[in-house]
Amino acid sequence: MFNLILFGPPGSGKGTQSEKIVEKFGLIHLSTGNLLRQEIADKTSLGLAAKNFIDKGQLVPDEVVIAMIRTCVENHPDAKGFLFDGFPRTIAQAEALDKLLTHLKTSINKVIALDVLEEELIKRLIKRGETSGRSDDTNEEVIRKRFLVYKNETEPVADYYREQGKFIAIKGIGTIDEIFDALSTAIETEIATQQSVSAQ
Ligand code: B4P
Repeated sequence: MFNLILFGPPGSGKGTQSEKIVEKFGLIHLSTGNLLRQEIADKTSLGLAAKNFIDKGQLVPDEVVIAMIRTCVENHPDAKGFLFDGFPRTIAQAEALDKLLTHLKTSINKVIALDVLEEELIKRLIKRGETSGRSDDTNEEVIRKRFLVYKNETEPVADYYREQGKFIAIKGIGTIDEIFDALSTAIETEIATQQSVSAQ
């Protein structure tokens, strides 16, 4: 299996690039943001609870997103690999993911971060908010809160994977295709490394 995490701050392009990556590399796309928005649209009790956190720019509690991811992973026993988008966002989530994958006799191969400066991110999110109807994108105060949460709770996850030698960052500014080309090169390099290790 080949398992990838696409990492980066809100609006860095994780969702945009994930769609292209899963199509090219045949991975299963698991986006906690999309899963939570679907729960909200379906008006489930999980969705209603999650909406309170998302609207304030806060993270949804770990146990909720970990359970969601566990169910999705277990529902795809024949997957060739997973692309985790927007997950893990805390150290507790990263540890839970490692445990889940170990149980399935696999692991994370690479974590690729998209590097984008905060002012560009704010512009992108406000622009998206004009058409997406996403309540967490329309209020600049909520957007700034999301960055604060990212710095405090999510950035330490980068060190968690850096220590495992799995973390790289690429430039997340440029056209969507330019960024996708850089991501594809990084992924192909990692796949080739895995293949040569397993051939030895
Ligand atoms: P997410 O849905 O993960 O979304 P995101 O971080 O806002 O955006 P992403 O990086 O995917 O950006 P996108 O490609 O769309 O999270 C939403 C909320 O859900 C969180 O705040 C949190 O409350 C909750 N949540 C999710 N996962 C959780 C977890 N694991 N634990 C707890 N809570 C969780 O791109 C943004 C915009 O930029 C788009 O409009 C796009 O068109 C544009 N764009 C993309 N690439 C561009 C480029 N190269 N140039 C210019 N614009 C570009």
